[in-house]
Amino acid sequence: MNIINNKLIELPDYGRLIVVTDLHGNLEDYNAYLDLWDKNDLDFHIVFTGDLIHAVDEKKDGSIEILDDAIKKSKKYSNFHTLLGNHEWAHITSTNIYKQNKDLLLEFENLISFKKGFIEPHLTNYIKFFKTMPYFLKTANGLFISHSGPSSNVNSIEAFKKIFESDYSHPILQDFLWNRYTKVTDYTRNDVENFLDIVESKFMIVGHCPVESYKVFSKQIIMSSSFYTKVKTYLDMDLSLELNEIKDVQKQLKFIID
Ligand SMILES: [Mn+2]
Repeated sequence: MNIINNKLIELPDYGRLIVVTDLHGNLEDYNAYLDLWDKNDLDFHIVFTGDLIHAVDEKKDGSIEILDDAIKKSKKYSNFHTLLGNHEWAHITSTNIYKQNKDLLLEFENLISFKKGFIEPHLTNYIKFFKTMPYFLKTANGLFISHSGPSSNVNSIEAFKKIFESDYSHPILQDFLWNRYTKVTDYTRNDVENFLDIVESKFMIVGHCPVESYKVFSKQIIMSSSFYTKVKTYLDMDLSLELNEIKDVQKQLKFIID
């Protein structure tokens, strides 16, 4: 696609890829997924698609432990990837988000203070890490992976590339962090197909929107690897695999039942 930018990861047509969606502070699941990956095989990639942080059940919030480990792994392993989610984005942009009337930015600061004794310099360092997170991962065999999206406002490759020249407030970037397939005003099946044509990909994988296991929406799979679902679902794919129809992607999904 000729985007020279650290916000888009492009993987070749060899090796292996594991895709894991929203963890929301679930350290147990984070470690379980890491166990499936061989960090020493540089052609074997793992990508977490954002929302590593902000537990739903704050009694068991492993956000800090996950981040501390992810920061280390990002520096050490070129085959370890974490994409930006709307919950990390909220800290970068100081945008308040609430769940069940709880201010999640404040809860995160309290968690840092509880685990580390002080908020700073830890909060600053975590936000620095969030800013290194790529937005997208694209594979040579045709997958496009993001936290959420697509945006119905992308009608050309030029419009899409604007994201990479703008800051975190760009509305199209926000669509790729917040959009839900359940809201027809966010995007439609047609928007998915048009977007994939524009970025020359065949199929899309996102998390963000809670579903039981996974859901097929046109050429998109919405997947839940940890949060909300009973059947934890992830993708484990040989990067040389030829993908012709959405079923070829579906067949690469794997399931964990607690
Ligand atoms: Mn999300």
